[in-house]
Amino acid sequence: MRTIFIGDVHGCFKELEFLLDEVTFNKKKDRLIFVGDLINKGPYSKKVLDFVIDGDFECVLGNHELGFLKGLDHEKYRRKRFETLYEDMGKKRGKYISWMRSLPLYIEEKEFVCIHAGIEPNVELKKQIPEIATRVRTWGGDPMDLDNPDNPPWFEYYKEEKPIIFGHWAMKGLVLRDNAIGIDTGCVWGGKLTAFILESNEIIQVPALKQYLIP
Ligand SMILES: [Mn+2]
Repeated sequence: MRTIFIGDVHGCFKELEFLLDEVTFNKKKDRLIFVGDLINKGPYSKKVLDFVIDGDFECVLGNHELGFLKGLDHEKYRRKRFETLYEDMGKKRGKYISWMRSLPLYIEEKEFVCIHAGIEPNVELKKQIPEIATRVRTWGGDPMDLDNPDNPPWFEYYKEEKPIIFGHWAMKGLVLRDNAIGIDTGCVWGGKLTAFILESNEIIQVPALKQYLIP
């Protein structure tokens, strides 16, 4: 059995299909885990959700799923980019929303931890909070300042052996450390969609079919 992690899909459904072909994904033999941010920015958010929900695959909460849910709950968090997906969901909206609400902040096993962005240093895993764990890139002690080039990446503080598999940092690209594997390689920005296979320590990638977003 293989454990296959997929980086931030952001609606890039075609690239996801190509990537699963490339890894010769076999539903009966492989465990498939998404690092979150299935939705927004790219063209086929609903198709990606259908694939993951109908296939009963695992996924951790990304900042985009969290933002979508916060927008439903509080008007002040509503963003234009969520409206298309909200409309696309149509009558089965309730199914998508309750699935999103059920997403765990992290998945932990003996062999790995999977979390969308990273962990707040010196805070145990079960005390991590969604606003940080789905957004942190760098850490300098201020939870409002999570992407500051003057501060070190969060994983510089992480000294345990158990590898953390994460996404969320397309600008950084692939991170391959002994205990931290970053697999957001910016597919939606015209980069690549990345899979990481835990048991064989393999990285498998497919290029984006186009640049869906321009910085
Ligand atoms: Mn993200």
